[in-house]
Amino acid sequence: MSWACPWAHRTIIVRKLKKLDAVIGMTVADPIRDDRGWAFREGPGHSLDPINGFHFLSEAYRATDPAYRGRVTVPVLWDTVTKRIVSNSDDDLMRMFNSAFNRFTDSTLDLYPEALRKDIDVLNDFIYENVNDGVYRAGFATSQAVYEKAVRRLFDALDQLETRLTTRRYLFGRQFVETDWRLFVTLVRFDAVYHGHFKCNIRRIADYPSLFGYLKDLYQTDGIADTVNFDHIKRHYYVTHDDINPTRIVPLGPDQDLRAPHGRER
Ligand SMILES: N[C@@H](CCC(=O)N[C@@H](CS)C(=O)NCC(=O)O)C(=O)O
Repeated sequence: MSWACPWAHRTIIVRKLKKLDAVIGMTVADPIRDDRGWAFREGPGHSLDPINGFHFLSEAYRATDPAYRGRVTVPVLWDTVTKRIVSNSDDDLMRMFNSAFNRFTDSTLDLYPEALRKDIDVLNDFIYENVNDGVYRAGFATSQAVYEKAVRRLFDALDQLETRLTTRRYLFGRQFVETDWRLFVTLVRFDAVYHGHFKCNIRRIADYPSLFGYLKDLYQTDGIADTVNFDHIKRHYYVTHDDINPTRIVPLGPDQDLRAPHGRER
């Protein structure tokens, strides 16, 4: 996995919430990705691959399918017994961690409760289209029109989510579900990278009272702060995307305290 990647981050959060740390191992890639792709190296917050000694994640894909020519992405779940990748889909991994390992944990948390599934799927799609992927569509746009369309859709969606979160603590009420964490991974990166690097700068999350309180609330949930590595997040985006930030300068801000009181219980 990579601490930088929002899709990897979601799966790590479910692993953490379901207390599967001791059951499912984790190897962190170097946040700086060059044309050889994700790499395992010794460094602050990342390491060599202790399982297979792979230097690049591409080796895991090739070991699984020698004919694979697709993108080499994080996250992947590697099976140490069959020595192949089980899945590289973060959607599927979140669901697997939520329910397929229940024999190995005493956590009874269910992030995809039966009664809410239809509504969760609808809101997941809305958040993916407009927010999770929206920031990328804005950031990698190469025409003014495409950029503007993505940013307007993104902020329309954030405005709607702000309203929704003004009358309830989490997206579906008193208990968080997977959708909250799917949104969290974009919100927590927003002011640090998407606002500047991806030019999503109509407002900051800190300018939205409910969204900012909600972000702090989720960040302060047991174990979650340990999954947020701003050093990896900022260095990954600002140093890896040469076309957007050729100087590779990593900005110092923002000066924000996600541990400050959020008042969301009220
Ligand atoms: N696995 C995700 C996609 C994950 C993804 O796009 N990860 C990015 C990092 S944020 C990545 O690994 N990019 C590498 C590349 O495109 O070469 C999915 O199920 O759609």
